[in-house]
Parts: sequence; structure tokens; C-alpha cells
Amino acid sequence: MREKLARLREEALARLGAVSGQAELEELRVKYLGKKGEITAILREMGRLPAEERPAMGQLANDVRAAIESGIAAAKTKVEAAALEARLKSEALDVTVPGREVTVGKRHPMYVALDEMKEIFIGMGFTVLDGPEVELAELNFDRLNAEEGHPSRDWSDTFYFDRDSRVMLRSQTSPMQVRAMDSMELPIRIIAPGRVYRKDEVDATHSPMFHQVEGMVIDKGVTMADLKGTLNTVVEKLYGAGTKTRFRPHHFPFTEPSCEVDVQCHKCGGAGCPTCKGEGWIELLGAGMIHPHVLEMAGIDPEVWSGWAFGFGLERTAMRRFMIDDLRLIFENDVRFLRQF
Ligand code: 2NL
Repeated sequence: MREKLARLREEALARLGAVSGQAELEELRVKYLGKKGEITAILREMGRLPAEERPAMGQLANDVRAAIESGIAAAKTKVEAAALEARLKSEALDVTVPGREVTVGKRHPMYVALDEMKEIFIGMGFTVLDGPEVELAELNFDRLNAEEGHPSRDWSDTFYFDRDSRVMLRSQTSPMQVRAMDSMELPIRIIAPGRVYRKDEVDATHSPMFHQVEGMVIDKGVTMADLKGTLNTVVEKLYGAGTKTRFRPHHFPFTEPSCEVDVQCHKCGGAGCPTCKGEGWIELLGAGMIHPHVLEMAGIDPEVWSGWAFGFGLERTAMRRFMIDDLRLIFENDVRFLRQF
């Protein structure tokens, strides 16, 4: 038995010294020290020894167990170090390799201008509305005083979906304002930005699809003075304090009286230059007091309520804001152009 223990110790330590991985190490632990392992088997045999030999043999068996245990601990340290080494090698990171460039997008300049405009109106208590681009001619035209036969309803100007000209791509965002008059509780203060469509040829100032920001206020005792004060404030916030405006009489079917609003040329300050075509002023928007008949058609009593409305061309506003001189640049989305803003 003494010999058996000595052999066991030798064999175990030799195998532990050559162990190659965690799984094999666990296998050896079970083989030698486990409940059904070889040390246990030898200890069981000790019952057959004469009583006087048992203490010495027990001592020896314990020594062998302790030796195997420390052999296992040493092998464990070795195997773990090797595993860590392998992991460090396989996960090595070369910090000198040049990084991959991340390209970050930007907001389109027109939407920068729109966000500024929304911010200004929201600050003055307006609500921003959204609505369909495919509209009923009834809301786009009839409800805005442009009856059957009005030149803007012509097939050469408007994208219709049907032969009897009932459904169309909206030519202005006013139908959203008509919906607002029909459904919202008075007083109302809203703006309606969005895409509009007209059959125009593409050139430096025209596109068959462009963007409008329309808006309206309806309340008791609202006058043209409120219109002027509000729009002057908006223009100063957009283009800087002290920016001058000019209100010219005009005609729209849906407002009476109507006006166009010009802003002092940013290039020459009003003296006249190529940018403003020698005028000193640049046209910015149309506006006016909402026609009493337009209010009536929405079931609003024009004897009690009054209101004003306006319509900006968003491209034109962005072009002036960012000094862009050709409308087509806004829609082509050439990154060399977009990167500049
Ligand atoms: C332009 C300027 C404008 C309006 C739009 C409007 C909407 C309703 C009632 C009355 Cl529901 N007016 N919008 C008013 C004045 C001008 O747009 O150049 N349009 C062709």
C-alpha cells in the first residue's frame, strides 16, 4: 500500500505537470480526489490493515492527498495564466490603426429656416398644424373664395387626380386652415407649414413642388394693426432687430384687404442692387384680413369675429436667410451644397 501511494503521487504529479487545459485539469481532480477517486479507494482498503499500521498509513495517505491538492492548485494557476495569455493575444487591439470616419448628417437649410419660423410662432402662442397633401378642390378652392372658373383652378396650373377636378394635390396649405376653422374652438392661432404643388416649369425661382408656411389668427377685435405688429416681429426675429418691412396693397380672393410684405434688401440695405433688382426691397409674403365670406362659409360670424392670415414661401425665406441664389440647389440635395450649412 505504501508503494501504491508512492506511485499514485508520482503519476498524479507528472500528469498535473503536463496538463493542457481546464477540462483536463477537472478530469484529473475527479480521478484522484473525487468521491470515487483513487485516494478514496485506497483509504477504503485501509480497514484491512492491522490496527498498528493504520495511523502511519493514514498519515501517508493524507500527505499524498495534500501533495496532489497543491499540484492541482499549481496546475490551475498555470492553465489560467495560459488562457489569459491566449485571450489577450486573440483580442489584441492595434491602437495605431487609423479610425473609420463617421459621416454625420445635417438638417437641410430649408428645415433649419422652418424650425426657426416654428419656434418664433410657437413663442407667440401659435399651434403648428399638419395635414394631407392630397386634397379636395372644395377645401383648396371653393372654401377660399376661388369659385368654379377661377384661373388658379385651371388644368394647366393644378395637378388633379380625376376628370371632374374634385381631388387634387393642394396648391397651398390653406385647406388645413379651413379644416381648423371648421373644427377648432375660437379663438384660434395656427400655422400650417407643408408641401404644395403647382404646374410650374423648373427654373431658378420656380419648382412644381415647394413649401409654404401659412398662418392665421381669428379672435374678437383683431385688426390689420395686429397683422402688421405680428409680422414685423417675426421678420425682425428671422432677419435681425431693426430689419425694415414695407406693406403694399395687393389682391387675394381669400383676404380683404390684402397686402404683400417686402423686407429691406440685406445686400444693399435699401439703396438698390442686383440682388433686389434695383428695388431696395425683396418680396417676402402675402397677407390680409380674412374675407368675411370665407369666415361665413366656416360658420363663423364676421360681425363677431375677425381675423388675419398670411402665406410665406419657405424656399424663398431660406434662400434669403442663407444667401442661396438658385432654388434648384435646395431640391438637388448635392452634399457639397448641403455641407455648407
Ligand atoms: C400668397 C400668400 C396667403 C393666405 C395666404 C389664407 C388662408 C385662409 C383664409 C385666408 Cl383659410 N387666407 N391664407 C392669406 C393671404 C396670403 O398667401 O402669396 N398666396 C398665393
